Amino acid sequence: MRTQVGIVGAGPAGLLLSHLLQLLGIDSVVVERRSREYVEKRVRAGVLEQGTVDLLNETGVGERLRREGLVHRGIELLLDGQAHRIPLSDLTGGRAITIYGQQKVVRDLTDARLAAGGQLYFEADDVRADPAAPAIHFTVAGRDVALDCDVIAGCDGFHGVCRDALPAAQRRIHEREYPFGWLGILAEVAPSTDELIYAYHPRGFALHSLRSPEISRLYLQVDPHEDIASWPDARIWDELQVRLARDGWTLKEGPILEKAITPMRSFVCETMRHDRLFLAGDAAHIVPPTGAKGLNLAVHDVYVLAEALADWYRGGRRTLLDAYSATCLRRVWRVQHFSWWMTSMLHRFPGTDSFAERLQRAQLEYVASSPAAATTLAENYVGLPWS
Ligand code: RFL
Ligand code: PHB
Repeated sequence: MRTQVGIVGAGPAGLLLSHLLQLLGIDSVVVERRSREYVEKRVRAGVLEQGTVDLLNETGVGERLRREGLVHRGIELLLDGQAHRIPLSDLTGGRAITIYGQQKVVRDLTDARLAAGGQLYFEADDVRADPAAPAIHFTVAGRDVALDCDVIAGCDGFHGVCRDALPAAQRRIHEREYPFGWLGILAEVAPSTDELIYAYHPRGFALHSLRSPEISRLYLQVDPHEDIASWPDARIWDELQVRLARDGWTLKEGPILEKAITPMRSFVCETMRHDRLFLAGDAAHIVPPTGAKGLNLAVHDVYVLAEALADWYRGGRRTLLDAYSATCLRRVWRVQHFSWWMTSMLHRFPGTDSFAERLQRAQLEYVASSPAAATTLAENYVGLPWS
């Protein structure tokens, strides 16, 4: 089998890349390890930057997003039971975020690819990227397949195989693990808030988000090694009630549909490209979710890659392809800093001393009271303009 761009992974990065390439007249094949049902059910991100929304709309996959996406123009920071609103849109010339579940993005893109006759192989086993050929080898329905291609796009997430296919000498890893994780729940209850609430609390961080007028999404900072079995539903709600408490407001409870604990880390693989293998999205970088940036960064990577590939195929120019890693990494590091900063400001660090805690509070009070500091948060949160 042969294609122009062989894509490993049918997450947001791989599917969107395939979609963008099709619009640019470039052929691609997507190879995914999991089933379509599994990929479409995976509960993850919920916050889309303005630039992400604009791209999905401009490329014809925004129909449901426009109907069901919830535009938010502010978020709240909760400190000592007092809410401080960060008016995102007022501080950024009208930009906003949109709440729209990652599963919906994945489903919209999958539908669009299949409707356009796109080739997607789900449930592929033993997937291997051979950058020298270049080719992708895999097994599907008991059949061995060799997919020859001009370039390979490694969009296979943090636990994928493509990053390891970069020569070890070219791979520089920058990493930070945090001494906590997030316990996330999806609950069948109307959100108790119109805007997202990021809560700083002596017992740990909490976040109230949502998915729809009927479904709430909430997170608790927990020990990363904690067993989810030690968090029965009642304990989760009790802890959320304590950390999100404020006068004159109640947190509504409901049946928990899904719960999971995710560790938190920052990770960057430099370079993101060797020869004809290009990494994009979580395969190349991970951010802690406090800044709501991972999916948005993946979208930026594949946009840059699609444009660079088009310039190469159409005009025979390699300039943009050669600049791919550096172009992406500039945004990756800005976003890494923002995500680390939000995480450091809002979480309780085990074993921390009173000095560090006072610094944290001083920073939060500054962001809550100074328009300049709040603007720094707001412009990063809605997404800095794409270069
Ligand atoms: P994905 O989504 O992990 O997709 C990779 C795909 O590759 C497949 N795969 C393979 N396929 C073939 N062969 C192999 N050997 C393979 N190995 C893996 C996988 O099955 C999968 O289908 O990576 P991608 O496309 O780069 O997308 C990245 C995003 O998923 C991720 O950054 C976000 O979910 C992060 N994130 C958030 N991002 C935001 O922008 N806004 C948010 O509000 C937000 N909240 C979150 C988040 C991530 C979270 N968790 C669970 C990590 C909240 C949470 C709790
Ligand atoms: C979510 O709704 O899943 C969400 C919102 C904000 C974050 C992270 C996740 O910072």
